[in-house]
Amino acid sequence: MRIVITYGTFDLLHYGHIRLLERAKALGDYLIVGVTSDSFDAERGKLSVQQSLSERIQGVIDTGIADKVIAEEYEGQKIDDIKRYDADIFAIGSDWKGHFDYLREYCRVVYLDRTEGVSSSQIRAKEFNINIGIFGYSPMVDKFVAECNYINGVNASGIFVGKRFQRSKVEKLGLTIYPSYEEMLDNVDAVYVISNPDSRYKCVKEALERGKSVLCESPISISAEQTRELFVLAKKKGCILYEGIKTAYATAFSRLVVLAKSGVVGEIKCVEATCTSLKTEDEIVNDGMWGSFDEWGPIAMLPVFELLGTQYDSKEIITFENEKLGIDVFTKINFRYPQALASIKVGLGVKSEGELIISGTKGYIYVPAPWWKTEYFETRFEQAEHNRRYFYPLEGEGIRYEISAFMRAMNDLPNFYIDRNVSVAISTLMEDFHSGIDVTKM
Ligand code: C2G
Repeated sequence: MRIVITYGTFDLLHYGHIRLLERAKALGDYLIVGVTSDSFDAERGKLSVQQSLSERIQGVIDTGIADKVIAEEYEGQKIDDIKRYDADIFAIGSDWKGHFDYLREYCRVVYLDRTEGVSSSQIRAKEFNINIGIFGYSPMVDKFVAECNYINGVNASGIFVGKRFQRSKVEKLGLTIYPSYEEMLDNVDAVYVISNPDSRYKCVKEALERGKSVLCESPISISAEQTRELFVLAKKKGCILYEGIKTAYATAFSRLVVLAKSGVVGEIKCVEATCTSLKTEDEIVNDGMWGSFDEWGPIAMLPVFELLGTQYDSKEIITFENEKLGIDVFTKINFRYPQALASIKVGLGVKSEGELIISGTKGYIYVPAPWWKTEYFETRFEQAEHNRRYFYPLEGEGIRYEISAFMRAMNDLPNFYIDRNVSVAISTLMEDFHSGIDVTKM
């Protein structure tokens, strides 16, 4: 029996895919089809896939052409599969010509002509188009607008920046500048909120009440009660409410969390995260007068809460203030958990090494600076020969993954990259910080 194997994403299965499967099957007697998993697609930069892995597998099964359907989960799996199933022929579309010649060592490699004139991207663009309106401005908006261009079906279409804002700052973006938030809401499908933290609750609420999904920079609000309320409202309205901590959507970070929780470095006893970016007083004023904790706190808290949970016994916040500006320029928080410790350091007026260290009873995980743009981390042990390095590509500083996850959630079932309890815990800490609870000012 001659075994043929082929791979693909098979998103929104179309005529081109079916023809490929038929011709692959005709090369032998038994056809195995490997369907790429979501995380593997994300790793190789294919972000706009619309159907879930199970839907795509079902699509291939429904063609009745494949004899066996498997999931492709990792780099190098093709070699393993060819050996495991003793495949005679590896077949793939001609758009991959030359790319898989290295498999010739294991079996015959056949490139089949691609069917012209049909593609998943075309179908996606036709079926799905979301217009996103932006509320507020910070330099991050420039990146956000640029990153939307990389994702099929997403269009940053308009912005509202408030009445007192200088329009000239946002004119270069080429978006419609709306005179009021209400008018923008009437003309978009979803909103990206990046206004000042204390105004977010109101704008998120207004958008959700009008049935618009929201991607909101972190924190969603500066009150735990309000954040909880917004999640309940989103659910009631059938809308998505995502918190925009881009690190949370990066493949490397989610792998790191799973790995750490699986006990690879033993029991986690300490998490230390540092995030700083030195700014002049003028830059702080120009960027909207955010303090260190507003700017960096949520990102720094993310690994602490994801790894140790949100139920800490006590915390101590120590902060250095710039009295002239009335904001914190450096803040350190120590958390005490029943069985572990954590600390975060954030700064705009103090520079430090932006690393993340997760200490365990068997070893530690080290993520070098800037850890929040995680592409690479290491597990390190007493016996250095056991150390391992992990690499994952990060496109567009992670914003691309965030927007793409948000878009997929709007189109399908949401995957909560950030646990809602973590979002609430972040808001709680913002609230405590701003009302001086457990805070020592230096
Ligand atoms: N295909 C085709 N004609 C089209 C579109 C796709 O012949 N008009 C072929 C592709 O060449 C591929 C298969 O259908 O062999 C699946 O296509 P995709 O779903 O786009 O998957 P792809 O990203 O090409 O994945 O590691 C290799 C990948 O797994 C292949």
